[in-house]
Amino acid sequence: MPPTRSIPVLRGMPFLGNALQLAADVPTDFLVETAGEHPEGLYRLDVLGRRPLFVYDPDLVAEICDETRFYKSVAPPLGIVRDFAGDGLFTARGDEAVWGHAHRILMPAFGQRSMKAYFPQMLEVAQELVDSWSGRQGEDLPVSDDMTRLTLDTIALTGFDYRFGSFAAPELHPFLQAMGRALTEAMVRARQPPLVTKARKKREETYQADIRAMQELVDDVIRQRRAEGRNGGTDLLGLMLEAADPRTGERLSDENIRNQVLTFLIAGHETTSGLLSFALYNLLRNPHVLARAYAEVDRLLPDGAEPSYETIMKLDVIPRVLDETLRIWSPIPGFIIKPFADTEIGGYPVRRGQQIFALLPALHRHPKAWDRPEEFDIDRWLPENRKDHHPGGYKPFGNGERACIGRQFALTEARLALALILRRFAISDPHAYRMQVKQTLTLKPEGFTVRVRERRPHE
Ligand code: MNH
Repeated sequence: MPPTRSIPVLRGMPFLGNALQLAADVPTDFLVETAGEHPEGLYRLDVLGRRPLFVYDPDLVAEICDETRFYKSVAPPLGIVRDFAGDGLFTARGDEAVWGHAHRILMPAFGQRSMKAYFPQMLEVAQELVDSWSGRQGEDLPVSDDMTRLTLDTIALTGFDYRFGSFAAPELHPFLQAMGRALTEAMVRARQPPLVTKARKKREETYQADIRAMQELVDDVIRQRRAEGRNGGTDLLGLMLEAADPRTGERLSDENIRNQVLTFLIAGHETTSGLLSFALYNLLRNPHVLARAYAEVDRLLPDGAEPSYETIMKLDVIPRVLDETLRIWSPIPGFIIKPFADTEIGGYPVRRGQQIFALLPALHRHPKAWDRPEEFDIDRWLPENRKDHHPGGYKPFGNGERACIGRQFALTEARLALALILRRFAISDPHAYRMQVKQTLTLKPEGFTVRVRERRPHE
């Protein structure tokens, strides 16, 4: 049957199209608002002559997740992140053989068994977070910054045996500042004409300097490993330096390893930091859930006992808090795919190569997939309820073979951090924070602070 329906198109200004609306600090807000005005479940924008398609109806999302018809696209803003992440896993194109080599070499490092191996180092960093908070009781603690310290130090220590020492420093590490600016610039460049990008000389200089600064840190990480006289090991860096693709025998080039290390330093912390920050926000907004989480840690982690990997895997309330947080406040606003050939979705025509953006905040609150979508309800994630979920209604980790490789890593790290925080502290939010999202490609609550006090004297 030929496609019969026509896709709603948002009209904008001549030439610029909707570029100005997207130029807001939080472009996702505009996209989600526009979704609210288009119950069809999809619309197209006009951005400087490009016509990106945004899709959030769960039936349509289920359809575009068919990997025989659609593939991940490294279009802007991801195409711009490629300036610094190169052919690392996140920004490699599907037609680059190096994606397969690296994927097969690194997959074993992200299985359950590896999570168990990383656990002592994850625990060490999480312990630094709670120790740091213990010394700052009664102060306003900057949630996103401290979660960033936690997640950056964790991926660097577990993946590369490298210590940022973020909890010892009052300012965030210069790597993070360079990264934050570069990611924000990627977002800006995605919606401005290349001529404008060219004309903004000062910004270009800053951008290049930030990229160099990040690469220098990566080179330092690799140099340090080689100076120790050991190339191998079972962490990410060890595998990349030593292992070969089990299918082809191919090894990774030095250039590619550099891109992978940078990719993991960025992808491996930014989103998990957002997840943990949004999770604390949700707990404070939902005191009955917070009470259940306290009860759980009191039962499974009696005071003084060192939490083990097995104990963390027994948690039930905390993982459901994370699942529901990833629904309501997904740190990644979406992912981009393209069809291999002219096709249609739900009767709407889409051409070969048409950029399609799965808009997660609108999908994750779509009434076709979720009852009471605005309500934070962790019981949606009980086993007996999961089976009723819409197959296209929840995609916080992307889709298919290009889905997040670090999912178990993120969830293990986040479970542990929340468990240690709640075991030790009563958390409160005396300023009654109102959600203010900051977008640097990914989303985080800006200016969110909490206060803590020890729940009982700590030995
Ligand atoms: Mn992660 C891909 C979300 C944590 C490393 N990640 C993706 C994608 C999403 C995503 C969505 C797919 C993007 C796309 O299709 O263009 N990731 C998350 C979220 C969290 C997260 C919501 C935390 C919560 N990711 C992590 C962690 C690591 C990591 C932790 C590493 C330790 N992610 C990756 C890599 C990719 C990826 C690498 C690219 C995978 C590939 O294409 O092969």
